[in-house]
Amino acid sequence: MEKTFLMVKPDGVQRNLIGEIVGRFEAKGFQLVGAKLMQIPTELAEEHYGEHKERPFFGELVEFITSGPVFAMVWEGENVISTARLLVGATNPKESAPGTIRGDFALTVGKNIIHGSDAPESAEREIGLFFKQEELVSYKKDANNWIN
Ligand code: 3AN
Repeated sequence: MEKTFLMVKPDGVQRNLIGEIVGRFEAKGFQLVGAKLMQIPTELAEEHYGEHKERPFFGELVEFITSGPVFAMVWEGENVISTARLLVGATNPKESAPGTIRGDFALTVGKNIIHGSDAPESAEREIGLFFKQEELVSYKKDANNWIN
């Protein structure tokens, strides 16, 4: 089953949005298979955002993502990579639609609440950067099991 890496950024944690964000992916039907609250070391931030190394905002980006705790998650489900991006909304909150996480909660491109992998290769890379294999779980959810 497809997996993606999602992360509530320091602004989302500060604004008490972890529960709201987890709830949206749960309600959609995706399954949480790994999660941790952590403070990202600078080296990990630089590696995670490696593709933006030459961009003028790189320093600011690394400084922001390491400025406070983040909530890192791995979610699983059918087409979860692209569908999670739809739920997250456009990078620039000026363009993200109401109903998306960024559309509902963010105002600026730097502080845009949440990160989501944009393709299968980046999902695999980012999951590997943030989680050890043994930190991910595999389980089946069957609502009927709980009411039998
Ligand atoms: P996304 O997070 O939507 O995949 P990317 O990968 O293009 O967007 O950018 C990574 C992060 O870099 C964004 N989440 C945003 O916080 C930051 N960023 C992108 N463009 C800018 C910019 N022009 N100024 C400041 N930060 C930016």
